[in-house]
Amino acid sequence: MKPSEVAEEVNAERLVRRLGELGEVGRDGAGRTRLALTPQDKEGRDLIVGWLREAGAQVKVDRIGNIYGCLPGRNDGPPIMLGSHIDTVVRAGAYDGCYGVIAGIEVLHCLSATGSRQQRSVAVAAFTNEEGVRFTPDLLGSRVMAKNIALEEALDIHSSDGNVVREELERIGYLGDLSPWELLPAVFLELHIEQGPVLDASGIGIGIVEAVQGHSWWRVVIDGMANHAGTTPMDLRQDAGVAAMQIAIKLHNSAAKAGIPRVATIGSITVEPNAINVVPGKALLTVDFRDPDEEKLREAERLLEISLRKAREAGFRASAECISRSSPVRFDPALCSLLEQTAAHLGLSARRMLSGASHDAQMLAGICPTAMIFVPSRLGISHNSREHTEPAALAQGAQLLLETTRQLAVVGESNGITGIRAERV
Ligand code: HGY
Ligand code: MN
Ligand code: MN
Repeated sequence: MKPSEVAEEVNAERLVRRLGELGEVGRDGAGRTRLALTPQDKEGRDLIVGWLREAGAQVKVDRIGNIYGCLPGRNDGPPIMLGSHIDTVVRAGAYDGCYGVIAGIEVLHCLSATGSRQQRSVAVAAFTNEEGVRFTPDLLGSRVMAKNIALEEALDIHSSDGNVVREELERIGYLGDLSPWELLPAVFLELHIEQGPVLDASGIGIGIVEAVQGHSWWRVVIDGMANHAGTTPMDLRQDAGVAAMQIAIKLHNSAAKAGIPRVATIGSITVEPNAINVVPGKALLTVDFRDPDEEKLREAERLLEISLRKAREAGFRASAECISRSSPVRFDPALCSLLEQTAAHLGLSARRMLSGASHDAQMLAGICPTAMIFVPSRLGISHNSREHTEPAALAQGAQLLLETTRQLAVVGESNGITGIRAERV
């Protein structure tokens, strides 16, 4: 390891304090809700912009609202990029996404503290609408950067509450003018909580993420016929609610009993008119399929289609729309090795693993060498206000991010990482 060009340690107290401060934005009972492009998201974004500036970074916002804090390097090639997202699900924990952005800002503080410019530029990104709760698809800001979705199409997306991305970005003051392709990174590293039980159960402090499973999200609509709950005989009903529940159980059992797919979730199911004494005439449900194997993901999608066909044969109108999809992704082997060597050098326990959750990194993996670092989630709980990671574990992950960034920011030390872009495209 070369003599350090950066201040040795991240400021763990400031890291934890800032996670707490951001966690208070959008407070919602025991958790926080900062759905993408809401006033709460804006308040969180404003905090991040202030902290990026405090770390000495130049702040830029692109046309899909991605925020970047940049520390220019001695050469003007593409940056080593860190980052994640700060939008949340409903009544979320305080760490999902936010940890990777705030730890990235700690890295910028350390780089700035040396007073001398590192060779490569280093940037920290906060991507727009990673969660996809209000606008689908998810991973929106990183999809645009990776050209997985066209910018204009992304800007025209309508939310479930009838708003449009472009107008919401303008309303919160984050419709930037920077091209989303202006800062295409040489390398992307995302630090994130595991959101699952593997590290916590094994007592290992660091996950070197080698791959992310693919996901496939569907919105299903079943139309039957509303009718009187008291007078309508059971064999004369077109109960859309029961039809939807039957589909939900079929998909659940396929995952739970046959592992097709690895996991399946019916996250939302609503009936209309949603009254105690009315046979539901309409039902809406969402389906979230995840699997590391593309073929099994497709098999699950075929099972959904078969289930819809059976509902139609039973007299219902049944339709499904795919609202988000990503294929399984493998991260850069050399970057994973570099993380593993650096973790060992820091004396951190580490293991290689798969990510069950989706992340912006799976979009960045399509355009540059990419990898992820996980730290443990207590009892594997996430997307829940009880989400928690110990401060010491948060500091360890941030330290690994700092040390790895330090190595990558020295041009010429490509550390065997093929495809590390030296010049702007
Ligand atoms: O849904 C996910 O896996 C991520 O948390 N957006
Ligand atoms: Mn996340
Ligand atoms: Mn999440």
